[in-house]
Amino acid sequence: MALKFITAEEAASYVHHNDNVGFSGFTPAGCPKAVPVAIAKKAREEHEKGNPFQIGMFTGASTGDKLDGELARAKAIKFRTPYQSNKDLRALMNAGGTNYFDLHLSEIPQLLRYGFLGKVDVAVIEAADVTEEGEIVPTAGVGITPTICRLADRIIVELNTLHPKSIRGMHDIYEPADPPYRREIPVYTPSDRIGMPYVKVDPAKIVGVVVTEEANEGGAFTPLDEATLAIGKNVAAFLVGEMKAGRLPEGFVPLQSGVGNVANAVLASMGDNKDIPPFNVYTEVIQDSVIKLMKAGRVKFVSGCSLTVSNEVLNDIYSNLGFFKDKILLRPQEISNNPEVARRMGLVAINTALEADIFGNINSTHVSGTRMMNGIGGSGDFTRAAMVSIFTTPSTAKEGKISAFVPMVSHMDHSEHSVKVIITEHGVADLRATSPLQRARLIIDNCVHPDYRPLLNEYLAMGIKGHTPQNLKCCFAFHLELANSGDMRKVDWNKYK
Ligand code: 0RQ
Repeated sequence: MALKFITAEEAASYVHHNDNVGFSGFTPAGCPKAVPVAIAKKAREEHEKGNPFQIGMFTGASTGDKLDGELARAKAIKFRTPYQSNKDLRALMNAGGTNYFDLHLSEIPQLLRYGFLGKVDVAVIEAADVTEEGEIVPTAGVGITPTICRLADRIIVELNTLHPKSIRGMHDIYEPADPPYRREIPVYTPSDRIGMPYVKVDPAKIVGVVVTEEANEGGAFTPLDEATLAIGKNVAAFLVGEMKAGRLPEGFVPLQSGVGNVANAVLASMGDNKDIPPFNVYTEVIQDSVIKLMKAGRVKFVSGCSLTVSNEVLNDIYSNLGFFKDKILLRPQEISNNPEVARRMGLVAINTALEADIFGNINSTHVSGTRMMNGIGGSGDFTRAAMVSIFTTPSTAKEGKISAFVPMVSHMDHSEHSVKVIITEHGVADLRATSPLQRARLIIDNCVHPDYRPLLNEYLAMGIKGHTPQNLKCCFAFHLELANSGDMRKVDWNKYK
């Protein structure tokens, strides 16, 4: 069936008010760019005419500004799931301007198939190649592409010529059967291939192909500061200790690492630490540091959902496909983040906390318990299932006015039952086989910033009884003080008791 080439504006005419639209990609990697801008333009035009125009949005994870930013600014989002990191969308969500629901990333495809999230009317897919037979080769990120392509009535392909057709073979596309027919997902090591190198769709559903040439909207990393570097070194030293103690196999286990500056620094430190043998990575987001370590022979193989790398690094990969193609595999997030696979492979999972409490519970998402930051992302997929789940965080934020450690988290994403180790620039709290009180002492002594240790010790010394010694009158004093004076260091327990 001949492909129909159309403009982005023509593509937007296939998207109607109240449609639910699924977008390809994972982080800005692999996300469409021209069609979302055209949908936002259409929304503004409809709004000017006094007509309603909003769409429901399913994505893999965060996207680029041309997707989340444009549609948020056009007030064109009826609902949005899952993870996001766009400042305008975040502001809209926190002002109640759209309905956002935060889900574990591995779960979205099956929740869509089960019909729990509503219908998928349209799928907008960025592709490196598309054929008349309906073979779509994704670009630098896969996300929920196979599932939305299968469920959608209409598929719009954004053929981005910056991604060479020769990346065909870098993807492994597989969708598990749904209950009660599901079998195990046969990924036993990160390099196992179980699916197809392209997404196969019914070509009759492809309503048009928009040809583009637009680079990914990659965010630059801030230079590593002292705290970030120290966190990286502490993680590497902890893992070497685990190997020496015989709790991690000598050949090491695959590593999962979250997104952001801290995660990038942790990986760099692990690469630098020669006591750690060359290792495999089984993760969702592949960042610059992994590619650098691969070139240095420190990372042997990486399986992920997206190449969330700078455009410079992406060009390097594309120019050296001979070297990289058998060392990188991109999978749908249902597989890259699958808890069954993570539990079987025994990952070391390293994710970043926004806030932790002294008893080991983690808040990854809500600033002061109310304002959404980004979302849980894949952190829950990996944390619960990993062999060793580590959370890292700088001990303070905002020039020391915020302690990353509080008596009780203001929102909980990962409970004490899943969190094995917490690491800051000050040290490591190994929480395995400890009671709540033991955990509190380890966290205060090893991880908390010295400015906050006396306050948290005083909290523990209040003589509260019970298995988890919380004082329900004082447990949010740090947050209340931040709201009142702007500085958690000013907490006076007598004001709250
Ligand atoms: O603010 O941006 O104004 O400077 O939060 O903090 O230290 O730069 O750390 O970029 O690694 O992000 C948890 C948000 C950390 C991220 C989070 C402020 C701080 C700064 C960012 P500024 P840093 P990072 C993979 C796995 C959840 C999902 C996850 C995240 C900004 O890692 O979204 O792990 N994780 N997914 O000043 C108020 C606090 C704060 C605070 C830090 N307690 N209160 N503000 N900040 N702590 C992702 C995917 O699945 C795709």
